[in-house]
Amino acid sequence: MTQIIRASLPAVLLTLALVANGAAQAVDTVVQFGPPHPQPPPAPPGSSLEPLQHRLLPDEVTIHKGGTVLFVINGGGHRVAIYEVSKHTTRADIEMDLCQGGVDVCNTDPGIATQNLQYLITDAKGDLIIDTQTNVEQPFLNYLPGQMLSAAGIVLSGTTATGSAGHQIRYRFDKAGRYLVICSTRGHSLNDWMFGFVDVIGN
Ligand SMILES: [Cu+2]
Repeated sequence: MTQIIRASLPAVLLTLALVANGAAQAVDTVVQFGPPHPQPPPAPPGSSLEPLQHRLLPDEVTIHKGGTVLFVINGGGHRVAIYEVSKHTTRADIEMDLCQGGVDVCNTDPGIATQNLQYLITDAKGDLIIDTQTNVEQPFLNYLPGQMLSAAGIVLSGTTATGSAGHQIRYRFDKAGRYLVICSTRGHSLNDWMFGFVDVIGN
């Protein structure tokens, strides 16, 4: 029966239906994963310029339950992971569990290799969100408990300063709460604090 109905529908009606669906689509909230154009100067590994490259803009967004965030990847070497955290978790709560001392300490690789150490990232309630282990055990952050999304294992291609296109990841948040979005590339998150938050509101 279905096939008969489909066959009898004029093509023009199908086209109109597709257009209507497209017009009804909600717009993504966009987060730049790595700074968009104009991008900061190139930052070779170990350079004090690296933290400038390793930012989410904005680093905090609020959406309604069921909404989507489109992560636009900019620059090189990124991986994306998402974890739920307790609702009062602040940026400082996460930062205090990462490399301390700024670029003078955290960006002098390979001498200190701070990104290779183990870090225990906890939220405002003290719950363990990510056990990074060492770089030998986890070459990139891929701690599984509580993980909602991982593009780990794949180094994403970002837009470049010369205008090349990059990867984009769309994620739909179906549950209210507060979410940590972090770069799984150890040097980016552990040394340069490349992370942000998505707040999802609604019942
Ligand atoms: Cu990154």
